[in-house]
Amino acid sequence: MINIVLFGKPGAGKGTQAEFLKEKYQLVHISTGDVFRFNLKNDTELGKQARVYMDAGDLVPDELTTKMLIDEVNKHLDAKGILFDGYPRTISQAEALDAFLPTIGSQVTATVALEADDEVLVARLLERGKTSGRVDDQDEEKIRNRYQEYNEKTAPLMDYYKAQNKFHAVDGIGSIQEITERLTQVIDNL
Ligand code: B4P
Repeated sequence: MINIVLFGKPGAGKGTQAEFLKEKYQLVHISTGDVFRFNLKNDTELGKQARVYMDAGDLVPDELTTKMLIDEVNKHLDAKGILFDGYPRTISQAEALDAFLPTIGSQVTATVALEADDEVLVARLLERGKTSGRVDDQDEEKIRNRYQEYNEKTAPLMDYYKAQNKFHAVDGIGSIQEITERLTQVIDNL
């Protein structure tokens, strides 16, 4: 299996790029944000538990998120590879993934980070908030809280994957197509 972790700040374009990469490399795309939003929309027990965190721009607790992620991966054991979009977001999640994947004979192949300046990203999210209906995209304070969560809990993952020689960074500013090409160059050279 080729397992790619797409990494980046909120609004860096993980979901946008995943749409292209999953087709090109025939990967199963698992977006934890999308799975949570599906559960919110359908008012499931998981959705009820996650809503309070997501609406505030906080990360959902690790235990809940990791259980959901493992359930999703277990639905796709015959996949050629998985594109992890938005997971892991904490060291504890990364450790859980590193513990789980070997149980299905697999591992993280590489982490590819989309890098972009906070101010550009805040503007992107506010723009998306006009049409997405996402509560977490509509209020600048909540958006800024998401960056604080990122800096405190997610940024340390860069060193975690660098220590494993699995970290690759790509400039996330430019047209969507330019960024897809940059990502493709990295993945083709893995
Ligand atoms: P996510 O759904 O993962 O969302 P995101 O960080 O907002 O977005 P992404 O980087 O995918 O941006 P996108 O491509 O859409 O998370 C939402 C919430 O779910 C989290 O805050 C948390 O509460 C919860 N959650 C999810 N995973 C979790 C985990 N593992 N642990 C705990 N909690 C978790 O792009 C954003 C916008 O930019 C779009 O409008 C797009 O059109 C635009 N855009 C993209 N690329 C562009 C480009 N090159 N130029 C201009 N605009 C661009």
